[in-house]
Amino acid sequence: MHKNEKNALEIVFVTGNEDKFREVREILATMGYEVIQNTNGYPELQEEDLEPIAAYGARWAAEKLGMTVIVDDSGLFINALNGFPGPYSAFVEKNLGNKRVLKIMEDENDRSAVFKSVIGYCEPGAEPLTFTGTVEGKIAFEERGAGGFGYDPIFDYDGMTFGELGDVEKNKVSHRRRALDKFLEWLDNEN
Ligand code: ITT
Repeated sequence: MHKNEKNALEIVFVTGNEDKFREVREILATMGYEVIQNTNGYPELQEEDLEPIAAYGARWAAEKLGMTVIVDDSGLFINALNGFPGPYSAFVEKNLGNKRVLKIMEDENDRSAVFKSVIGYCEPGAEPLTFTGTVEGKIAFEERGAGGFGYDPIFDYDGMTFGELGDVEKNKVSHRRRALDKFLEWLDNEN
């Protein structure tokens, strides 16, 4: 990691997801870091937990690119569905979408769900580290709000969906924010 001409530390974030990139850039900008997107990608392990997926991806990308990187593996875990879609969140969002998820949830009384984000960090030749953030909410009965992305319009946090909250408010409480807070706490102690 190095400082740019504005004296901000640069962090390379390997992701093909523009929405994740925007959020991570906005959150870290407020803390004096500049985030550079790298879209080279990495193989995603099939695991039930997000931590090994993020750790493997971060190590793979750090070795491949020869530089220090972060990745973000995230997902929505719905309790009534035993954690589904969890690690399959990207696939389900793309192939089923929010309406079909709401349909599966139609007769469920237990609407509780957890958004989880795992930041994987790795330097070339070193062991990867992971930082996990979670936020609890409820699956709404219909899509609400045009902000955010993915499952945001159906994730109800204290009466408002993440789609209704919009980036600024979402970024104060989100799973991604909480994971990045842990990552930065560690990073600040290192430097
Ligand atoms: P990269 O692996 O390239 O970073 P991806 O979209 O494939 O991008 P994931 O495998 O981590 O990323 O999939 C996570 C999916 O979970 C994502 O595509 C969204 O559908 C959903 N998701 C994650 N964070 C979210 C958030 O903050 N709000 C809404 N949906 C989210």
